[in-house]
Amino acid sequence: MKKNVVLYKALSAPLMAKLAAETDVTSIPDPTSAEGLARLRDALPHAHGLLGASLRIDEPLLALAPQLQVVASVSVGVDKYDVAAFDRHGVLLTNTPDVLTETTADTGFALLMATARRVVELAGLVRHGQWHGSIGPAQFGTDVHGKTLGIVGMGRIGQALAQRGHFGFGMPVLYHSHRAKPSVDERFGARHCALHALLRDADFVCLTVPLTAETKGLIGAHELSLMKPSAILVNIARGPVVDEAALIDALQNGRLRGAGLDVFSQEPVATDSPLLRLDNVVPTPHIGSATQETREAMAACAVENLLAALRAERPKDLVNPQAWRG
Ligand code: 8YV
Repeated sequence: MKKNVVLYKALSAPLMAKLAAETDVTSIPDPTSAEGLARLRDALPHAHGLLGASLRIDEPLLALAPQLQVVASVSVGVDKYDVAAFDRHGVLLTNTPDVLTETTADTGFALLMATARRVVELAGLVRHGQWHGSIGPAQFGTDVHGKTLGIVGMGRIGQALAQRGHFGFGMPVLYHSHRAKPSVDERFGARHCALHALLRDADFVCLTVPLTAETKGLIGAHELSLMKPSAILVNIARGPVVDEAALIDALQNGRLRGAGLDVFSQEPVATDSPLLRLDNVVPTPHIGSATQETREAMAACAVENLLAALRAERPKDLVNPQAWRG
């Protein structure tokens, strides 16, 4: 008998065909909408598997799904999942950790460059017919090559950023993580240091840490005050890693040159957020992994993980191996 799968993120036709060949698929609209949530609640009591992203799955939702065996997330971040609740219910959680690394690091450098060279602001100047002559000091950006790159979090994405900075832009690389990684030091001429030293010395500070109880609010008013007024902050991690009010204050009062932000404490970011009125902020709508190729690869990984779990095979990208009863 085919297992029941609830899909809350659209799949390409080939992936949908692959999933439907082995399971009975119920597709629901965006579960953050009232209709989607109602449809999800109706389907959960019969569901053996869920596949999607950007939906908080915790104890109350798992309690509605007594037959659930696996949730396959189309994401590397797992901050929306109460993993302890998954373990209590014996539900496997999988993610897609590898396929998005390079694309997300590209996004980080795109934001770094766009903020340093004021690309969005100056494109607007051209677009609005305000380019009347040679660009002068009032429109100058700041160099990236040779400047110091500080990376907070040295996982896969952090290492891909270090690669780009070291080999692509001749940047000295500082990083802060739980422990030093000699292979990273060797490959990228990088140096592990305390967070306060990184914030003090870096010209560009890039956040790549997962959102956890430990990293929530990691960059607050004090940490921002340690940064050079000429420095730029890039956040491709999660919005709550940064105290957004403190960041706005630093940006508005000239204590930070600029910020490239792909993530926000509330998403979509509120249309009246001061961040959207600051020319020294480049905001993007959480596009870290959002390319055609990478999102298809992520979805393919999620389908593979889901089908493996429903076949009682150990999935490749298991977030909670402690729940595996293979
Ligand atoms: C998207 C991400 O949120 O992978 C993550 O953790 O933040 C981004 O890739 C996710 O892919 C949504 O589909």
